[in-house]
Amino acid sequence: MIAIEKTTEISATGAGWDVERVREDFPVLTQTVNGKPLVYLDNAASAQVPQIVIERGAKYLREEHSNIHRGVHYLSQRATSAYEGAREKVRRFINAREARECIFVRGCTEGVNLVASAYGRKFVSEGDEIIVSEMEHHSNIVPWQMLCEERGARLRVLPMNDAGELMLDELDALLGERTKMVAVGHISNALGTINPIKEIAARAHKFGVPVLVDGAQGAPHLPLDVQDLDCDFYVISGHKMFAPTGSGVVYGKAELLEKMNPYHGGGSMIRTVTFERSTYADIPDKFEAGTPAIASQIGLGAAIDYLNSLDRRAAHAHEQDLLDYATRRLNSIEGVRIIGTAREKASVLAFVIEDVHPHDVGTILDQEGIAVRAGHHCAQPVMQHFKVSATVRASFAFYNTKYEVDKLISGVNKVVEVLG
Ligand code: C6P
Repeated sequence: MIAIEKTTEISATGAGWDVERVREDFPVLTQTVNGKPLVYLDNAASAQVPQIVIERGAKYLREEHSNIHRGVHYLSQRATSAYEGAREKVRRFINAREARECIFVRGCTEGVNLVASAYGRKFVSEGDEIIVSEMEHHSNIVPWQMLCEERGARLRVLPMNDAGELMLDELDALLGERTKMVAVGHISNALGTINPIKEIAARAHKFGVPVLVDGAQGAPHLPLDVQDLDCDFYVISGHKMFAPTGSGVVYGKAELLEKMNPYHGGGSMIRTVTFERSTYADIPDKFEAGTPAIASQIGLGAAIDYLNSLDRRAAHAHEQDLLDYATRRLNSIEGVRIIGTAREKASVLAFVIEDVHPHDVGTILDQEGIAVRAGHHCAQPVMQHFKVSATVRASFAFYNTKYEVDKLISGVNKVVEVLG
């Protein structure tokens, strides 16, 4: 049983999850790589796309393709209604109060940049402070660092322990009158740690500080309720939750979004334009300049429909079973060290093998048809904490199987035999 705060409690019994049935939804999984059946364990980088989502994107391109919000003609109205329909699906998926609180962006990177820029240019000035955690992805560090440089503000870091858990007691000492934002990931892509967002938000709010959650890895794995989490911003990448690349969302509380500066200037985000000055549209349009990734966002809506059609508790329990099984088996291989041993973890398993470079592990596993990621995972401070240059990372989705974990373990054993 894992308890991920009140509203995200999920019972962990993998029973009843028909993984073979679910795999049929994902055409990409049936192929062979280097003459071996593909074992796709790089879901934290990009999850695969089910046929029903592929078909929805194709239908848009085949029957509805046109620009949105501009045309009075039939096709434009159909495209607009599909695009806005996707926004409403996002709203329900994360339980936002209103659809206008959901801004479409290309992904998490653009989402964090949007908030850092649009919130930061309005509210952050010299001497102010932004808190990020030590386990953040670069996407939730660099935009804040750029903002700090521009405004003369200071980046502060909430540390983690050697299990890869945030040291929450340090947060109270970091928070203060100068703090303008706490920006923290829901699930670490490099460690798998699930962070206690509700508690972080409660602590930050005592100081009147808003909280941005990088939900790139949270949205695919956890049921979401932004109202219950009480975060101020929640950022999502569609391609990590079974949707096409180019889709994503920034959720923001309306009262904050309304006060923020626009991000990009251009068409669709204005109310009036003269050479003297422009006035801006209401949210969400204020933040959606230019023609958006219409097909991708409609695809995100279809991916949400797909996720809603599954038993997500059973899916999550299945992922946890895979994580536990793989952790046990990896731990029994001499020379293997798991990086990230938090008590609350999602299905991300990072490790190093003594005296073997992670890229060599990745290459040998690829020869066996197994896709993992090797590198710093855009989280160099995490590597610095654990004094490694890189790790191998296997990340599981609900369509992975125990048989695939066995393949991974045989592959690792082979690496140890040959190079260890
Ligand atoms: N992590 C990984 O392999 P984009 O690239 O904008 O969709 O998402 C950026 C991002 C932000 N936050 C977290 C926690 C992430 O995991 C990612 C993307 C990929 O782990 C690519 S580096």
